[in-house]
Amino acid sequence: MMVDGILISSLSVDDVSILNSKGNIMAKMKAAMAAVLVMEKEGITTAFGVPGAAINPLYAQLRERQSITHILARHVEGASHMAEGYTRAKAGNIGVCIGTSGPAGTDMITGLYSASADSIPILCITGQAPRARLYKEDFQAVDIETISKPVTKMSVTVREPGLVPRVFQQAFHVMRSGRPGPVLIDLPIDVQLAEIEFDIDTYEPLPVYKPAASRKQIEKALEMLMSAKKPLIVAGGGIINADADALLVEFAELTGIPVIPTLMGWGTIPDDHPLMAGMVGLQTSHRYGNATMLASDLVLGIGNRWANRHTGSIDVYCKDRKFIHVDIEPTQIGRVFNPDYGIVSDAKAALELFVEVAKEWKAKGMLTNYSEWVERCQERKSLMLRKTNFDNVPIKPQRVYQEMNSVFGRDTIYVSTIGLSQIAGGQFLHVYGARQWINCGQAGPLGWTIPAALGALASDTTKTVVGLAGDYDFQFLIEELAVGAQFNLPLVMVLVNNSYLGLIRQAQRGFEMDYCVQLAFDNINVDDHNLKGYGVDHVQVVEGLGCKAIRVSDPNKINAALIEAQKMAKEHRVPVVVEIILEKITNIAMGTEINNINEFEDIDCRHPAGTEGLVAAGLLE
Ligand SMILES: Cc1ncc(C[n+]2csc(CCOP(=O)(O)OP(=O)(O)O)c2C)c(N)n1
Ligand SMILES: [Mg+2]
Repeated sequence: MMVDGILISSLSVDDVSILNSKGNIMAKMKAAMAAVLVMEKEGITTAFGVPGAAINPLYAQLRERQSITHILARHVEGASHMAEGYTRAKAGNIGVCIGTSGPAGTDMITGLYSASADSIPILCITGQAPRARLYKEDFQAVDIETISKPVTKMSVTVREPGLVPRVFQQAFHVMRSGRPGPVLIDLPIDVQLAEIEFDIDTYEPLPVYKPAASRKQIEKALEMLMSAKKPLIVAGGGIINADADALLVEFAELTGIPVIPTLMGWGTIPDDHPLMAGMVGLQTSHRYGNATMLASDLVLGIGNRWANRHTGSIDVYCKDRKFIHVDIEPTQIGRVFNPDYGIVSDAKAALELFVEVAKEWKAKGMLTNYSEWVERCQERKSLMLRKTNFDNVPIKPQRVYQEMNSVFGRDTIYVSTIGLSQIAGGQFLHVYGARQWINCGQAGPLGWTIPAALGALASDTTKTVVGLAGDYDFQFLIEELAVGAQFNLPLVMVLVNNSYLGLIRQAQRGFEMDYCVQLAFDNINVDDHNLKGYGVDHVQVVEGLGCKAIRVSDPNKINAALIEAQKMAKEHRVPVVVEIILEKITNIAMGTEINNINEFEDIDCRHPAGTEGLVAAGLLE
């Protein structure tokens, strides 16, 4: 628009701009417009949401600007998980989810919980009743600010229109600073509509606060490392958040210290790297990973939180070994157990210094040689496997992951959430890069996989994104597949159908029951007697939602189905689901301690003398 002969191109035609006495441009605009302009300056290009009356003023400004692509979810919880998948797909991304007042905000609480638990920034925006109607039990007026407090880094109902752009500015600063996490901004409708003075042209994002290790701290940690005989690095999701995976690998290679990625840090070092020593834990772990952890004498954790499914009991996990813990959040150090040494630092800042000091020490011949320890770790990795090559019909789940590994390329991005499918995925799949295992670590809400995978794909539709879900996880937010069909998101979904709440069925073994965990029923619309008893006809539902589906019941046809699904996704630009009909009851390896994992199926011990050979070779401690 033109004001006094000056073109003010960045503002809406609704806005009134005037010149002040010094000739500077003063911009009057709706507070909702200021919010959109700040989001633009902070790099937001995509939002996931569900509109409603109380958030329509913001949608009016989104429409006016046409700068932020809006993806319409089918459930507001879906929008919140899409935002999380979007953030995780690429360094620097921040996913935005938008909903109206009342139930939209409460629907997104699960997404906020998931994001805060896994240190993922997402911006959640909700509409709200007018300020004067708060506390009067108005239609869809809920105190979302209070409800969301424990699952956000900041949550605020903005009661002063002039504060809208400043609250958004603060939100981006808070989400990106320290341990990242989500923010909720709740906007009463009259606040969105109010006219405020705001100058976007000179707006600047606030500097981000990230504590950094000192050289003295890094030297002390390196000294401790070098005095160990069998050290390990535990690489957590903080390394991915800090975009520091290349530095991690450089440091591991410089020092020759093997790396155990956590489930959140999986991909920070490629699975086939000689220093990738396996994953540790009660469920998503490798036999060789746990054995190597039990053999180690010192562990350097970087950007990890000693999650209980990784450690098991602290007694077993910490026994006879020293710990160094590097984390960006001071109150994470000592939270689960007190390490022998702690450093408060962003993972990237710490690893930069670790690499710098290690290079100097290497030049001076001050680094310990760990080649023998590395060899032992590699032997475990090549010998201590689990069997996957089953030919059984119905299909055993282990076989599915073997086929996925053979079909999907090194650049594949896997998305998974919870259940036996996710646990087996963690045990058997291969991941070769950071952000290629997008997994809900702490919260594990059923239904997360489909929307999170769609969110990841929305960040870059040229990427190969493969979702992995059990039948119950799949059914929880199945309607989101329609979002993929509408917005042309070529997701490949592997649906492993055991017609059971498998993980809970397995957990109930301890109670000697199999109670309320069956998804099986005789589907009156299915004639095939092999399928009838599996309950929901997923292929019918998926096609009804505008997507494609392939069903596989023969283990020898999984491979071709996965190849075909990738082709179909490319051709039709819609989600393609490969449903694999599994054996209903298969238990997946897990246990109560990292030295006490139950192997329910055959292991694949490649030592010629079996487990006794491993013991004789000194590989098990
Ligand atoms: C919202 C929610 N409710 C309950 C659970 C507990 N839970 C974890 S796994 C699971 C069953 C998952 O079944 P399915 O998705 O079919 O995977 P499977 O274990 O059979 O492979 C349940 C009920 C949960 N994680 N989230
Ligand atoms: Mg199941």
